[in-house]
Amino acid sequence: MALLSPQEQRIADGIPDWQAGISEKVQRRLKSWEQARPVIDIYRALYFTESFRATEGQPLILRWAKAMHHIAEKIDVVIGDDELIAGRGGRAERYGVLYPELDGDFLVTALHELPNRPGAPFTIDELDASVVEQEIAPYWEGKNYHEALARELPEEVLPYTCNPKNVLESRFIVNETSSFRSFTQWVHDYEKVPKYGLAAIREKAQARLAELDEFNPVDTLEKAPFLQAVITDIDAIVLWANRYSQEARRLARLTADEKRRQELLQIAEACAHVPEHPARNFREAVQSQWLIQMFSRLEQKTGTTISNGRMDQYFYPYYKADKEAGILSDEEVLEILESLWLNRAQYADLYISPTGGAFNEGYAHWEAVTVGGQTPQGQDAVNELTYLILQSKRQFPLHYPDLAARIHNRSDERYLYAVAEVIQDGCGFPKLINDEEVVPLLLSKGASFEEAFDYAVSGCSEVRMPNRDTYIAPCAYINFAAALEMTLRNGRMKKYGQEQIGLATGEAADFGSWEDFLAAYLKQQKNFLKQVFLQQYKIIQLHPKHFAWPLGSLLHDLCLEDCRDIHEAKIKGGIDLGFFDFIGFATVVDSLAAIRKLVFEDKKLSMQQVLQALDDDFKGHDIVRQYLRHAPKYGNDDEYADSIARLLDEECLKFTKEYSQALEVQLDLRYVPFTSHVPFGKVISATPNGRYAYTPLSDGSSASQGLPKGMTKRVLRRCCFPTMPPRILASGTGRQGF
Ligand code: 8X3
Repeated sequence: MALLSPQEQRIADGIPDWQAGISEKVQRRLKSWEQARPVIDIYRALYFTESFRATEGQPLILRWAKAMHHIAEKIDVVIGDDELIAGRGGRAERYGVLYPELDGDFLVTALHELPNRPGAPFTIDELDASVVEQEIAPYWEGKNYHEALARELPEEVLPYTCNPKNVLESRFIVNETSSFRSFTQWVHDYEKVPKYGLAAIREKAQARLAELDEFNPVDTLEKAPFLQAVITDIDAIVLWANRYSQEARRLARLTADEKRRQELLQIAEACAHVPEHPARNFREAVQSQWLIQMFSRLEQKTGTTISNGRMDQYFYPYYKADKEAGILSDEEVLEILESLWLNRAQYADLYISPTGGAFNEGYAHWEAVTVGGQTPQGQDAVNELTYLILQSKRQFPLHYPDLAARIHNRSDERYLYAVAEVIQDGCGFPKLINDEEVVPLLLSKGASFEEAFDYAVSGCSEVRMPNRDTYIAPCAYINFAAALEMTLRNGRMKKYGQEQIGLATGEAADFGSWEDFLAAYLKQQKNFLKQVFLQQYKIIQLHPKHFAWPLGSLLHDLCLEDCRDIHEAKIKGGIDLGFFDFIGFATVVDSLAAIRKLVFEDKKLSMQQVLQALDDDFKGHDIVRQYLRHAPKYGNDDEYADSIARLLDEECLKFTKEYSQALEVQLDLRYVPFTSHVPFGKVISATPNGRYAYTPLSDGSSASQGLPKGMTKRVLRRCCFPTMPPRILASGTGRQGF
């Protein structure tokens, strides 16, 4: 009988054991999700578009804020029967929203494709579909970002990015990601909203506006629209919150259930007060944070959904005060937290482009909640709320949203034990983030100790310093297995036939030595990096012309001070940290090691034999495949392969060190444990590590999957950044659908 993990057991049994711990409310909400496909809710897109039609010619940030105000005024406010924390972006129990300004050119095809998308289908109402086709999509034709980027990309870059004859078709070679999320993963400074209230920021903006010198063009043309946008955006959120308050009061009048009536009145009272004013208790602090979170989702398509920051830190003062006052129990806290997990999961991260969909399969998203770690002063930060968040995540049955536990060398045993217990359940959470690796990294980039100690996890494995990070343009996923294939096929890929996409580095059978072969691969690799940097250069220029984020900017100290939208290339005092991903690392390294060993050193196989076996996807070449599979493999304490890995890594770092300056951004090499290796594998034919054609590439920085028995000795998960030694950054991203 197979031995199942607790998580696998839950799935196999169909009767989750969480029912024992979780509240009835949450159980009922989850039940209603069963078999329910998420629905595409068009109203965010419709009202955004209506407003943009009416504000043409005005400064972008002001248009954005006005559009958000229009949305806040018009969008339905819905409070479900068992919801404790109000605020939705769609009407259905599970929904996704559209961002036509980003990738509106996909809208019409997506409407037909999404109901049948394998793994993550979405339903759309027929009438809504016709509104999209007739009212929303036509406005964005020629205006949306994806189309503009396709127009802007140099001719040379296009074939690596998409089919030059049809830009809607990705090539999965050098993938920019900015056209399926307008913003890379991000964390707001959530603390300041429940602490000071948005009214305090609005007052500051009003005072600054009054002081501007109208004769100064910077004041008049840049600062004034920014400050007006701040005020309008805050008014929008407050209006939206007040509408929730009224709705809760209306529902309270209708219910015969006294307990529910009280809950609705609590929601009504909270939404009338926060986020405009400082939170007066734990419940209001959570309500305030959630309204900001949800409104952010309506403003921008943030990659992997906007993260939640250090929740056990910024909610703790309210928790402590309420506990001391005897007005809050831990059971109530757990119920509120579970309700919040559900609110987050209710919004499905909808990608309408097939490329975005392929990189983000399922409905999962990574709006990481961070717990543990250290205070800005470097003391252990764990508190009682940390444990409650861990417990609520443990009881919560979905694989997402995402929890990250910061660990440092003085983390106490009780905390480590509690974290281990959650991991033991097998849901892939929390992921562990090591302060000893991250803090020095952030210091090396120019952060102060206080800022570095106060980092929050963002997205699947990144980190952010909410008031210091300023770089937001989504970066590139690079399929270096394609560079390998181009080395073997003289610049071509089997998937794309005779088209010469990469460099013509010569026929593989003609390479006389390992050095020649390696040099050819490195040329292809360097050429990919060149394409990435050309892409990013254009993206960095184009991005601020298409996107503004009033909310993200008003919550960022540096943007508010400088009166600049967070999308702008340079924010005074900011640290611009970007990245590009090496996808398929072990696949490439193992393939190079096999060729070096078997073809050039031991001469057990000829290059011709290898090429034929690859071309036939190993059919009839089992012995060749077995040789290849047993060649040295990366990530197993085998210096033969690991030295090749180091070389590829160093070559990438050399490149970014030399050319990052031209981008004015510190672009680091990243090996993210993410799902990109699956869609990227689908365009790569058989590889010399014995991998079959079109199957997944290796994952993140891990060793290749499924090595022959006895070959796996030790697996390192490694994340490399310039100037820093290898580090263990994160384990387990839990990327699964519901
Ligand atoms: C997950 C990966 O590319 O969105 O955080 O940063 S990415």
